[in-house]
Amino acid sequence: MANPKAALIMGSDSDFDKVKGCITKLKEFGIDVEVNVISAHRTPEKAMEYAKTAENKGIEVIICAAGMAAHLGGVVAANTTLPVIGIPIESTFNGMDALLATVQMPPGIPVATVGLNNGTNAGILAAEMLALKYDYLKPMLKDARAEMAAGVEKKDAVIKEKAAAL
Ligand code: RP5
Repeated sequence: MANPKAALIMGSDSDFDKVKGCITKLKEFGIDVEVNVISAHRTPEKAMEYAKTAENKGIEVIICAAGMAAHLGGVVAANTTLPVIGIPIESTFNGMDALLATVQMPPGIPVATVGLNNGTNAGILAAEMLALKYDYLKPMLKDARAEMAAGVEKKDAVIKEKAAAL
């Protein structure tokens, strides 16, 4: 079976540094990712066309990162029935503008919105969706959780030592 395939669209190249974690996470899970700069406002026809043709290109989930009046996730979701994950990017208004524009979709057109700049969670959520089809992802996701829990246990032990020494 071919690798799972995701698309990551950012509204501007200025978003790149904030979504690197998403690309890294997808690659860690062996998910192929097509990375694009497409703007809902500056290249609206391209945004619509990309969303309409993504499924036929084998893309299985689309992640959209945008700041300010962040309509990218909504425009893409309106033009495909593939699952769309939105990453609101913090630029103006401490990111509240992008957060609300991404999450507050009208009933019927969902955008699964992660936290501000949280490309990592977008990558993990995409992997969880794809795990419904690609069995190899299931143990990887469980291992990642176990590793995280072990990290918290280590931190717990360190903090207990620090607290005892006060
Ligand atoms: C949004 O406007 C982009 O996603 C970016 O977060 C923001 C600013 O874009 P630039 O002016 O930096 O290109 O559409």
